[in-house]
Amino acid sequence: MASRLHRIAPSEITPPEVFFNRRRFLAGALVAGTGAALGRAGAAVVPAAAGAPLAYSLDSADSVGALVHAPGQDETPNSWEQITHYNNYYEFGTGKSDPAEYAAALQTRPWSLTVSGEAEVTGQFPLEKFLSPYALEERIYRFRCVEAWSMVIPWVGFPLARLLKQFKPTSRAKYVAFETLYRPSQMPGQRVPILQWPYREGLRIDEAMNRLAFMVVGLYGRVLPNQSGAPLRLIVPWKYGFKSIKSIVRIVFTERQPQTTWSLAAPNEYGFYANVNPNVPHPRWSQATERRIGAPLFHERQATLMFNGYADEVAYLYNGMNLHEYF
Ligand SMILES: Nc1nc2c(c(=O)[nH]1)N[C@H]1C(S)=C(S)[C@@H](COP(=O)(O)O)O[C@H]1N2
Ligand SMILES: [Mo]
Repeated sequence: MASRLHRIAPSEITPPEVFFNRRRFLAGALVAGTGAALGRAGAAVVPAAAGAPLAYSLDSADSVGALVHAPGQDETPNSWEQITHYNNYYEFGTGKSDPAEYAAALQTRPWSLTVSGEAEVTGQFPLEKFLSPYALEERIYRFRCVEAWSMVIPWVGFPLARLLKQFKPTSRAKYVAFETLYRPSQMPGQRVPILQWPYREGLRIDEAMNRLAFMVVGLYGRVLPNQSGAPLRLIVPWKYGFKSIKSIVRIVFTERQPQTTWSLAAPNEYGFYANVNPNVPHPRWSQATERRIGAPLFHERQATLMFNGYADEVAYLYNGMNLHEYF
């Protein structure tokens, strides 16, 4: 049974306007990526301004929407205001309100994705090529930052696996790496060496193919605002937030584990795996509990769950691994 969140979210936030060609996904033409060949001129998806309505499938959302439920957790989604004004996006500054203040100047169109490495299909592609074949769906996921705060967020997007399969990764592709745009003229944080730019992240290929790994283009049924990682960002809900890289321009399939920004910056504080784990403290603070943004003061802190509550879906990926060693 989908939680009450599902009764709230679609009815209240589905906008009447149709952004994608709704008939296409209602007809099931987009299911399982059939016919989603690269290079085909799909129905043009004219990207709209941040906050403009997006159409998305409510049916496919229900199956995964139920996954958000974890007994004892408050699963009320955070507000648009909270989700878009309390951000980490160091390209726009290190303060939580810097992204909301400075990211609007980022130009997200035209946007292209460059794909390289261990895959049969490589090259540079306009973002629209990947958006047009997909039915978008809503996923209400818990989000847990390594800094021990959390939210519940209704994203709109499509499974990462559906995107990656189009490039036909070879058997040597053991990992997939992602890079954020490097454009200091519009990203003031990149003019300062706070991190090694561009921001880089990565996943093991089987993690990337898990059905929870999600490519996000929207929020609350609307086009993703820049501070949230427009026009395309990753969400890996069972990992700490820094894995969920924003404004992606490059995907590289690799044989070796790729270097990632935060583990380059502080390898003993931010590992490659970064699975949410209440039993492994950060060297400078406990990860046993988290502060839910916007919760009443008395209820602010709550227990952090193993794999952020998604163990049933993802624990198999780490069988036999020492999760204290591979943090
Ligand atoms: N390119 C880029 N991606 C990024 C970050 C960043 O600074 N730059 N911050 C990460 C961190 S630490 C977190 S917690 C999340 C925050 O996502 P949100 O602002 O949408 O909540 O984005 C992640 N992705
Ligand atoms: Mo974070």
